[in-house]
Amino acid sequence: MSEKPVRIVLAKLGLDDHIRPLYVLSYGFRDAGMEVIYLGCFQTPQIVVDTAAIEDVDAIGLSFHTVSYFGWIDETMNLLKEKKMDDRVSVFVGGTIPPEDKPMLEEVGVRGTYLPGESLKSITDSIKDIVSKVRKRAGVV
Ligand code: B12
Repeated sequence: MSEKPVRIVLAKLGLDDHIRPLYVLSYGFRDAGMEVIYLGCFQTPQIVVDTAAIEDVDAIGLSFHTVSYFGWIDETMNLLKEKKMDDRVSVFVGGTIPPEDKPMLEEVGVRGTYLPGESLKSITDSIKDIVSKVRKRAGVV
């Protein structure tokens, strides 16, 4: 039996309105067989995490093209932990993130960071692979 599609909430937090990457990613995710809950720009961690709970998603995808991204990620991870969703909901981030920040993101629980130039195929393959492992670990079929 084939696995059920990966469900992902896709958003940008704060005042960053580089919306084009969100369009590119949402079509790319759809074409790779994933289900996208598209929130767009100007969201808050609370809205994103509440949507993730209501929509029963596997993942949250956050795109950043500003320097002030870390606080948003930290707040999102804390909310997920508070709601005890962090074991089964994976957070993936991408955009203009300095490569040297990757270890810091992993430390707070981000499961995948994707930088400019990475192909949609390698991004979606990686997300599907990680979600599949997390589902198995969390006992989700
Ligand atoms: C187009 C663009 C704009 C357009 C936006 C159009 C639109 N409607 O989206 C306009 C002209 C409006 C604009 C405005 C600004 N911009 Co601008 N912009 C860009 C530019 C040239 C391309 C961004 C883009 O669309 N890339 C195409 C997408 C598909 O590629 P990508 O973002 O790299 O995403 C890939 C990966 O990173 C990954 N990914 C990205 N997000 C996510 C999320 C998830 C979940 C996953 C899995 C993967 C993933 O997947 C993608 C596929 O490989 C970049 C420079 C650059 N080369 O990146 C600057 C850039 C992002 N902009 C920048 C700046 C500074 C601004 C302004 C502040 C300029 C100003 N002074 O007004 C404003 C900000 C406006 C705002 N409020 O947000 C800076 C940001 C610097 C920083 N990190 O802080 C950049 C990096 C330019 C630079 N070198 O200085 N911008």
